[in-house]
Amino acid sequence: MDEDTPVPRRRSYDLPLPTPPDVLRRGPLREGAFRSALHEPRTAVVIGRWLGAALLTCFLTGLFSHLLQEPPPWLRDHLPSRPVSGYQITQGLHVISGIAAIPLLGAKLWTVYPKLFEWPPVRSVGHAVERLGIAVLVAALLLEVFTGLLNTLQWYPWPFPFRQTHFWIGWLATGGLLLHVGAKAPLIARHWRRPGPGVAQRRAFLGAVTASVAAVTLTTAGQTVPWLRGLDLFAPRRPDIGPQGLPVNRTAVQAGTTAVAADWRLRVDGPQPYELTMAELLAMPQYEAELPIACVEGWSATARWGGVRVADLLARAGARAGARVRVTSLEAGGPYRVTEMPATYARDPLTLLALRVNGEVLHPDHGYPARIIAPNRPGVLQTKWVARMEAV
Ligand SMILES: Nc1nc2c(c(=O)[nH]1)N[C@H]1C(S)=C(S)[C@@H](COP(=O)(O)O)O[C@H]1N2
Ligand SMILES: [Mo]
Repeated sequence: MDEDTPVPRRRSYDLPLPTPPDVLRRGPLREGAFRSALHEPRTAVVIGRWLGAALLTCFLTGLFSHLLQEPPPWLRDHLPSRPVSGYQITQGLHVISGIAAIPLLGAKLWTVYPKLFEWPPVRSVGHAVERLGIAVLVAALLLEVFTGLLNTLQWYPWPFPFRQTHFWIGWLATGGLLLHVGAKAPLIARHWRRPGPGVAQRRAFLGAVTASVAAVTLTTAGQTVPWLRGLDLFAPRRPDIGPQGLPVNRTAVQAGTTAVAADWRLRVDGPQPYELTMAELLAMPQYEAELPIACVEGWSATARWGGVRVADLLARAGARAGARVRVTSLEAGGPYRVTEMPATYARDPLTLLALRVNGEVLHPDHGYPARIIAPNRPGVLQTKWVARMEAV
């Protein structure tokens, strides 16, 4: 790649550093230690474009997911409850692009890894800073795809909280990526369009990379794309397998909600608080809505939900139209025992306190006696086993 390294312009901050003695140039540091013709910029740029597109998709959809889950107060009341399957699509894309990024990242790193052993290791202070930036970028990207992939398997073999870590490393990786693209802009521009004679194996290599991306995508995307369901070999979930034809993340046994007391009542708090038995809930106007559960882990499944409108329950408590609602589950603990729903969702006619799914009373794993189901919302916020709703 050396012919493509622009002659470094010497700036005042870019102090040259002494070259270490040549006796240290051994193993991979030797001249010509890497013989494949594919360690060259055009290949790196082509794969870099695909990887960049995947990472950008991943970052934007991830940001959207984060904002829905933890909206800052100024945004809270402007989050849209439509399109109904918005989150299903964006989070499906998030996991699809994240999985596709894994072989792309592997191919990109393989293409450029001889650079790790370039000689001299650092030419100047500026060069050292650039290399440090790449180290941070690569570490952040590897950690990001690794934590993301393990999250889709609900496996958390680390002591830190997943979501916050994944969010902040996402920013670190994106910032690092922008700096990297900025620093390499002249090189990228030179190789953006196919230059004169090609490298013999490049076509085969890019073909193999494409095949890998297609393979991992086609065998996992069925967890959210219905027409790929038959190929869903490696995704942790099949959206049609589970009680009542729907998957379950947290079961009633795990949540300790298998035995719902016979005198269960829904409590609704607001200016005029009240309680309702199941019979009273069923006596209210019942509505149906066809809505997906779209889990942050990338699977989604659509079902026909039936129950009472959240808006009706809030109105009955005398809540004002712009009220948010805090929902508390019967669950004893767990991070999703209490969730908060902004006003846009609470007043949406499709947002239900569901009592039935696909025509049957909710299975305990799907939230019996009652659960929240709202359009365009992350699955984690579709609270199951509801005990109490509170207008705030
Ligand atoms: N109370 C409570 N509700 C919950 C959860 C939970 O852990 N506790 N998990 C959520 C998650 S992560 C998802 S994806 C959906 C799954 O709903 P399902 O099990 O009916 O498919 O429920 C949500 N509701
Ligand atoms: Mo979920």
